[in-house]
Amino acid sequence: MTTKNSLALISASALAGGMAQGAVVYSGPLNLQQNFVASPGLSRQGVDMTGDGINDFAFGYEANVALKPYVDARTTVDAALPTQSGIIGVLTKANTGFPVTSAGTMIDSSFAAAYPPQPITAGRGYMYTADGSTVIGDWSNTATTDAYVGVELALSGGTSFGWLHFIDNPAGTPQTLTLVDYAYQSAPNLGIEAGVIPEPSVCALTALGLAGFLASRRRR
Ligand SMILES: [Ca+2]
Repeated sequence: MTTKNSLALISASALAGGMAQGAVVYSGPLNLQQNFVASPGLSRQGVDMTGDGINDFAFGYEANVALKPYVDARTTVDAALPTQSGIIGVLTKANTGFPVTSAGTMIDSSFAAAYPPQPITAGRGYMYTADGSTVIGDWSNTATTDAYVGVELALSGGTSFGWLHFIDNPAGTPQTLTLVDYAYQSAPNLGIEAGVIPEPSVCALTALGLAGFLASRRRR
């Protein structure tokens, strides 16, 4: 049902605005797996979300600590990663921990009000960690969690909303954090439902339908 809703939105906007509004940019299946590696060694990788050749966030394990799976949108993470764009903010609880956001959750201004974006130039969030006596993040530190991270993107037109899909497996050997895929709205202020991906054949089907219609007209 959610897919149909998505299709309807895209189709309506395609008809009304030539895809100028409401288009969802989808990564396609990625399944980028980051293994936890005990020191020495890096346990994180950068991701270019917008396709401009500049990383927009990194994910992995902070300071090679297995209890700190994280997503980092800071402009500089460490010398081993290329400079990041600083255009995304991760949406977290006040203590920088991620809620467990399930498929179907609407990521929009209300979600961002509940889980404010970490400052774009300083932001990172944690699936879980126990820093001192404070538990941060709602993801399990013993069982696999398949869930989403809400993000804001400061695109040229304004603030856009998006999601990152992760599977965290803290019980594996090695322990892994996998970026399954991601998506974001190309136009500002529109919500996006976690896990709902655009149907790539919508435009093609529309074009095929039109071509078929014209062909049937010509055959008459
Ligand atoms: Ca980028």
